[in-house]
Amino acid sequence: MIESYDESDWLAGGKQTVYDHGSGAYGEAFPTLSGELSTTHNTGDLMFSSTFVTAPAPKNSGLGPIFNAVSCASCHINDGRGDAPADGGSSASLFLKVSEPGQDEHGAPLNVPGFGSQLQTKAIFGTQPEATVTVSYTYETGYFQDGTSYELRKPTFSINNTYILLPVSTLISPRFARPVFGLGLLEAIPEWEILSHEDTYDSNGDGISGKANYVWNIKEQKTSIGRFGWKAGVPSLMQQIAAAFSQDIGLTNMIFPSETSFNQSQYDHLNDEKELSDSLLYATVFYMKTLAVPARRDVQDPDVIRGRQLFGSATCINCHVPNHRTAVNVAFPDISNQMIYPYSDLLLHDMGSNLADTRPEYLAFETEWRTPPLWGIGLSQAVNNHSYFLHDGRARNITEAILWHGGEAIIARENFRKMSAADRAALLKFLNSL
Ligand code: HEC
Ligand code: HEC
Ligand SMILES: [Ca+2]
Ligand SMILES: [Ca+2]
Ligand SMILES: [Ca+2]
Repeated sequence: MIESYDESDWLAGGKQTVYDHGSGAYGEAFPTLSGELSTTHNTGDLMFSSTFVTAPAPKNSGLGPIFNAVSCASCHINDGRGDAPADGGSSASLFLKVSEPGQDEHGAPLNVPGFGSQLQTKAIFGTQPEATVTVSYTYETGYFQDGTSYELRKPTFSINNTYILLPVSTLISPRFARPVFGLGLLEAIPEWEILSHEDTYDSNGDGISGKANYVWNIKEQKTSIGRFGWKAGVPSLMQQIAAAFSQDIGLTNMIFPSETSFNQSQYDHLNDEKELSDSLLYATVFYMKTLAVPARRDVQDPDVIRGRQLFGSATCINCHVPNHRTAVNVAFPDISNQMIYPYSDLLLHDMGSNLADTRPEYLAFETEWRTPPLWGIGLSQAVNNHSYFLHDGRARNITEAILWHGGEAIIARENFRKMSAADRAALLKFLNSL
């Protein structure tokens, strides 16, 4: 499945590539936007950074009753990752998805009675948060083949102060906020292109068996391929963002018309349908759709070029597929027919028991995660002042993220563990050029 990729991959987002490499690198608009489209993008940008408040209020009203944060931007800081969870503490940018064993008629995880599908750890005055969540770490030492030691930390999440008893059967999946740029381009990759990388039963025998998730599309009332979220459990930006307004902040909208506390003992029975207007929802979706991708740096550096070869020979490329071409889109030429370099196949892979959660999501098992795009990863430090990775933020840098790979990625991880210090440095230099 190793394929050749061309030399133009420094233009990570095709014609929607930008050259900001500072703290705003993830937050630039498509350079091709103008006129009315720019205005809509800016309206969405304002929604993304707005702080929502308790109803009734003249502006940005509808927060809660239960929520995880007061704005999109407080979790996706600078359109990037969240704040890293500290040992013994909690992180506002990380939440727990929860479910009961089993599936509904569309294959979705079952809501936990009284808690729904996500634990809200904050609440407005007069309402109790569903729970508090804290994380603690256990540390273990490992060794590269050359004898150099490394240390990995494994998180344990504790749920306390639940407002009613949390059923013991509750399944849990921790989720750390991810960067949100380039998503319109990912949404524009044709479905057949994603499916062409599937190998569910590993018929080519390389140990890798990516599979697509299929999830319920609420707006279209049909099953669609999943693209967003750590388990590819969400079919579209529209659904992801409507869910974020509803679950993360507490704003009812056209896709999720009921408060998340609906049917719970704390439900206030107020008729507060559609706290978010359709036009502001569309503007926020358009904003997410039209965030550009930062260009690569140092592409001519000999170590970077060597690191890129090592990325191929270590078989990273089998899942972190470098490039895709977006579909032709006559209605929205800005997104049409672009060669982009996200370094992901958007498919699910078994990553081994060490990375597993306990909550399946549609077709994604406990051990399975969507290959996250690696574009822009070298700018994490510049944008978010940290380099914490993986679905729960446990990796403190790229090296640790790679060393956690297991399951289908065990060969790739061992290839990395066996590399000389110089080769590891070259591979990291390549990743930091993305
Ligand atoms: C409490 C923190 C938090 C808030 C607030 C929040 N998000 Fe997120 N966001 C996350 C997490 C965690 C994920 C990963 C979710 C998953 O895996 O299901 C995510 C995922 C996303 C994704 C998909 C990214 C990808 O690569 O698949 C988008 C788009 C997104 N959020 C947009 C928004 C918007 C727009 C808002 C405001 C309406 C928002 N988020 C508010 C934490 C947050
Ligand atoms: C079998 C598919 C597969 C292979 C092979 C693979 N990865 Fe990954 N990679 C993933 C998945 C899935 C995750 C997300 C795991 C999680 O969050 O628990 C991931 C996460 C990462 C991350 C963290 C990204 C982030 O935003 O949190 C980095 C960095 C990374 N991989 C680099 C590599 C490198 C370098 C190699 C080769 C040595 C490699 N991967 C091989 C599937 C793969
Ligand atoms: Ca509300
Ligand atoms: Ca809940
Ligand atoms: Ca295979």
